[in-house]
Amino acid sequence: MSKYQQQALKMSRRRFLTGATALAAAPLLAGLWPKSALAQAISQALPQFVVLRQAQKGILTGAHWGAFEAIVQDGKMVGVQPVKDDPYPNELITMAPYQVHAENRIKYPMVRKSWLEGGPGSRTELRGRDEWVRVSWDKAIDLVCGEITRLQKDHGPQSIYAGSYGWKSVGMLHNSRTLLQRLMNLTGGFLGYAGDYSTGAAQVIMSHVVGSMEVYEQQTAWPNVIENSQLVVLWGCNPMITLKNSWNVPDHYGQTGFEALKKKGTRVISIDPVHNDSAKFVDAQWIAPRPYTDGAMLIGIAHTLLTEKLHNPDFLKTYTAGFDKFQAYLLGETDGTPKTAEWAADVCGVDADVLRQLARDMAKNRTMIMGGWGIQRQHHGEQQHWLLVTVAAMLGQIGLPGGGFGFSYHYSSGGSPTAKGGIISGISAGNAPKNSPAPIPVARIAECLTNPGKTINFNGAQVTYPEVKMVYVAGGNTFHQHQDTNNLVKAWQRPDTIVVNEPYWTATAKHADIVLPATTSYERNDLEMGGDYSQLYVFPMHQCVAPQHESRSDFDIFAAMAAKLGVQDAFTEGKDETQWLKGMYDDMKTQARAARVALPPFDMFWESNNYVRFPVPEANTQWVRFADYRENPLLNPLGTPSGKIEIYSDAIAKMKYQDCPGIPTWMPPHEWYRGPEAVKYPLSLNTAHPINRLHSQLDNTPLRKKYAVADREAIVIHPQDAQSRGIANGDLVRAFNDRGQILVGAVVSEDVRPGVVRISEGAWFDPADPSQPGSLCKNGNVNCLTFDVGSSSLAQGNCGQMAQLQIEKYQGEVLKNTAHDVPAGA
Ligand SMILES: Nc1nc2c(c(=O)[nH]1)N[C@H]1C(S)=C(S)[C@@H](COP(=O)(O)OP(=O)(O)OC[C@H]3O[C@@H](n4cnc5c(=O)[nH]c(N)nc54)[C@H](O)[C@@H]3O)O[C@H]1N2
Ligand SMILES: Nc1nc2c(c(=O)[nH]1)N[C@H]1C(S)=C(S)[C@@H](COP(=O)(O)OP(=O)(O)OC[C@H]3O[C@@H](n4cnc5c(=O)[nH]c(N)nc54)[C@H](O)[C@@H]3O)O[C@H]1N2
Ligand SMILES: [Mo]
Repeated sequence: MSKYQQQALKMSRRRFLTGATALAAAPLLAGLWPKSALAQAISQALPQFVVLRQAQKGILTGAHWGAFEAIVQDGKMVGVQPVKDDPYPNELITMAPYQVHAENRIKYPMVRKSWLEGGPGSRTELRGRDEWVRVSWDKAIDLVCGEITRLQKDHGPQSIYAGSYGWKSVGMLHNSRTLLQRLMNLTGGFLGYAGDYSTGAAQVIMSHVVGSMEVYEQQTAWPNVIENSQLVVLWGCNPMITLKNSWNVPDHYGQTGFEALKKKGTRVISIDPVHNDSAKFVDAQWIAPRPYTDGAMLIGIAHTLLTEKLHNPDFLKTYTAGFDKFQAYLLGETDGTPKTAEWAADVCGVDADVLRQLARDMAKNRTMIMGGWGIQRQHHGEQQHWLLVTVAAMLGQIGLPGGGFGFSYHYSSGGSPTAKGGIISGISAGNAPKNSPAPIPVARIAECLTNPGKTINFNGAQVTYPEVKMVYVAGGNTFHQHQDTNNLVKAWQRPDTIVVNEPYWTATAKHADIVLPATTSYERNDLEMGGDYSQLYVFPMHQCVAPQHESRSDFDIFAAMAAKLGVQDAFTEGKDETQWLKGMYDDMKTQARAARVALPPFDMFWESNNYVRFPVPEANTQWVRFADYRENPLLNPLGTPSGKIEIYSDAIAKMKYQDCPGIPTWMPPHEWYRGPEAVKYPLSLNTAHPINRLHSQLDNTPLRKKYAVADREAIVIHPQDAQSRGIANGDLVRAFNDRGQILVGAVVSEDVRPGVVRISEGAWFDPADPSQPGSLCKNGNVNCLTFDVGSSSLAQGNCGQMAQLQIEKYQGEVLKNTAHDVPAGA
């Protein structure tokens, strides 16, 4: 056994740090911090080193839902408390003890029986219903490494899909996806992905229109918005919910921004088929378009701005390219149809007068348009954000205080002013070997598995799907994230081997061949930034409890594979967990020193249970996005071919895509209320992100009691649609279309527009009969109903936010929800 393996084993067995901070380990587990008096003294000298001042002392750690202290008794996590300066503590943190001690933890390495007996590719139709066999870690590592070696030798790196999209847990070292790719890069390469599920369409179109992805850029700072915006338009945007969680540990600053808007009485309009929680929170005017018709609605508003001369021709001339072509389209010069407010009203179901008034109000006031992302997780989803930018450009307020548009106010607290200090950079995936294949668009995975050799368009290039023989998932939940689950079930039978590292028996784990039990982030030590955009905090993530059952961290799992495959030194760089964390901290500390922020040495930081809060320079609180461009467009051009905002993109026009022309255009989507499918399936689906989960994460916790109806995912139905079908509050409902059927619990409410039903994404897939693709999902996984088509040839983003469907009161036999059960034999 290698030195590292020994060390890794020792670490997991002894359940605490080795090396420099060994002394800290015992009090760490006991939840006592003997050095806190010293830390307090140091904190006074170093103001950025924040001492926790709480009545009960816990172990400081963090999650996508916030930083908190874990209360641990007798080796069990029994409670949590938020850190004091979290302005909006998130209830989701209270679920940490249930995450650790969940009944459906994967306890041991497990292998699907037919695979174990017959080898790769055996009885793949049994995935999801075969028996499971417990194996030792050594055996499991041997099996996986054997497959990697075989496939690299016989089929090359394109046969191993290790993109492994997903939200994993926070932590810059124990980043399961990066660690997987680090191993794969060291052993011959792998097939990866491009884009993401969050902003698949928007990030590609925005790079053509404003020269950056835009969706992940810092926004005009909140204090500036609060001071200057007179009108805020939430377009398909529900920040009070989506700000609860972020990619790093959230700073929850965004919610304070909306609170300030509310207090000031700033006018807010919410455009959403659902009367969402944010609209209610700020008392917004609610305008409810038909789902998936925002493109037409925006075009109608643009027409009003133009014909009522409410637009800003000077801004358009100086800062944008190609408005003349869009103007011709608006006026109907190209197709004979003027895109009047009446034309738009007919499509989107909002009165023409309301559209005209909206245009006038936006022109009259300093207006900030905050665009969410649900509107681009749609067929032709590229158009929505392109049109939001176009309308904002016509208003001419881009780059002015409190004006323009922002596409990240609802995500990870965009607009939380940027602090000055250092950044923790995580472990890297390393360099891809020269023969690594080109990535596939992330949301085309099922099509890729089913159609090796097929070529598709993608942002001006072509991608040919390789033949994938192995899928490795670490830190994602494919059976939740991907559209048309029943199609995925079939596609998932194609590869020879599927390996999943997971803490829980998710549907993805249940559909694998080899399942490796991963620790939760509370069972290992790590570091993470707080505030994705603000970079305000550095949080230690102290191990709270021992690894449960036989679980191992992804780092240890991949390090063991690296040892087996002969690349151990390159993988670990000879460092253990503590040494990695110290290295990351020291790099960050060096940056901080350059920014004149003094920090204590790592050991003291780590032992003290404190965290770092960086100072925010005054100027950053008034930062305005695109101000530099507005100030001097020649010196600060955008990253587009013209250097300007491209209302017409020559680059896109030259691609000659039917489904994404050179100007933003209304094109009816693949399914909608006017399509032929609407005869059979008259209701339009809305699949927003869940209030009390992060996607599928935490579906297996008691928080479920807050939202589950009749023990299923909820469906919000308008009273008219419910009554006409004899459905009452609390009833079990079957929601279905040609792709699938799910069992959901009725919430009858006027919070949805008639003709619209809402089912949040993230309920674990639980087919009543796993041998029959299309059988009833007993827990209500909404992706059984969505379709698996790319947004367009340009971005190939997913269309998770749309589908036509029908519902009926469920009359069948009572079915037990088994989504969170462990499979037989596990
Ligand atoms: N219909 C529809 N579908 C959607 C969406 C939608 O709006 N509508 N939204 C899409 C979007 S934006 C996204 S981002 C995706 C999200 O899709 P995912 O990112 O796949 O969703 P999560 O539920 O966060 O899955 C993360 C998984 O990682 C596991 N995990 C956590 N920590 C660790 C760890 O340390 N190690 C390992 N090995 N595993 C770990 C968790 O248990 C969980 O199963 O879903 C997409 N799907
Ligand atoms: N609590 C919580 N927070 C999260 C997440 C989570 O799972 N739970 N996930 C995180 C992730 S990965 C992401 S990508 C972001 C997602 O952020 P978003 O994509 O912005 O969130 P969604 O809830 O999908 O959609 C936002 C709003 O768009 C509306 N909408 C949907 N379709 C239409 C339409 O056709 N027209 C209009 N006008 N509005 C429409 C929905 O009703 C919803 O209120 O959230 C992040 N934050
Ligand atoms: Mo996302």
